[in-house]
Amino acid sequence: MTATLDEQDLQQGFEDVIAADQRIEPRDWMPEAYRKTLVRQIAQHAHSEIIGMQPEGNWILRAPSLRRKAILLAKVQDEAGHGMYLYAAAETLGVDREELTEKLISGRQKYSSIFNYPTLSYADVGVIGWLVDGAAICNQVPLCRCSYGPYARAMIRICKEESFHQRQGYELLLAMVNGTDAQREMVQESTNRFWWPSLMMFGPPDADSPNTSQSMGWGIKRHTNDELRQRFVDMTVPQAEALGITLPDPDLRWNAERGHYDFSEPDWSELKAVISGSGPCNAQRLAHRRRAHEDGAWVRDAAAAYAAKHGGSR
Ligand code: FAQ
Repeated sequence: MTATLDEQDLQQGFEDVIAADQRIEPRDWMPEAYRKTLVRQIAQHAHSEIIGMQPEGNWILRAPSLRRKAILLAKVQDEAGHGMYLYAAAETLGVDREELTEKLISGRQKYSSIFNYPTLSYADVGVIGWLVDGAAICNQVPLCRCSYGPYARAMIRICKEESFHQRQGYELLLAMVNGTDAQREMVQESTNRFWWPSLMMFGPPDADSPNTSQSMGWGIKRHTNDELRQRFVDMTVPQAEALGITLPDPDLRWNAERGHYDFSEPDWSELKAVISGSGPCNAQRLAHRRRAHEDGAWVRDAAAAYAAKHGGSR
């Protein structure tokens, strides 16, 4: 775009790109509200990947075999990688990673509610892979078509890895449900705890989602929260049946007329409480992240000193 275009032409150019379903790139003009929405969503997404390392990280030292430990270690490392791609995508919008980290550890930016629940048994590793990565895939595959180029491109690789994660979770659960009665009970108990929080990952119901309509208008989101939640339920019920696991919703049943499963409303007051800081592990997750950031100060200082000495920038 040339500097001679006035604001109205710039706005029109932006709208034409969105209407043609093409991509906005970092150097293109964009409305400030579009930029802010992307920073909010991408930062929250990046923070979720980083905080999301904690619940499963809890089991790395206690995995039951070397094979299971290697798999879990690799999975948790992948989540760190996703956080890095996403912070890099956010930086193309003119924000600094340090500033985003500061906002996370001071509680001024959100991360996904799901990571504020504890991991109480080893079955949680499998159930997180199956349900949490499963929900993440449903939500994130459409983001590969997001109107903002760097976010859409980051999502392509992330989704490939997330679907691998989902399969590793399911493979672990298949091994457990084919094991002892105690192992089957562990899988059922874990599923009972994670089912409702997984449904809440998609966000509030459409009627209470202040951002959906504008984000869809801009081609950031491609589906509403409720549409994706339904897609997840439809995908997951047959998987639960194959595992021989019961999903903890007595009203879950196929509705032939709609061509979808009917299911109960999650407890939205619980989502509100968890998002606003009162979930079972919010304080612990943030304290751990804060401590890790402080412990890493010497690495950042060393990198900055090295860059200054060699005349580069950090
Ligand atoms: N948790 O108007 P909406 C993963 C907030 S990554 C916390 O509907 P929007 C990988 C929302 O930000 C999981 N906050 O908002 C993994 C907004 O806040 P604000 C993360 C939530 O943005 C797996 C307010 O409520 N994925 O799992 C939640 O249009 C295993 C109103 O809501 C992403 O971030 C929630 N569940 O839709 C890692 C995907 N729901 O700032 C390790 C990208 C809503 O206006 C292990 N993000 N809020 O006050 C998105 O698709 C969207 O941001 C939504 C929310 C769908 C999450």
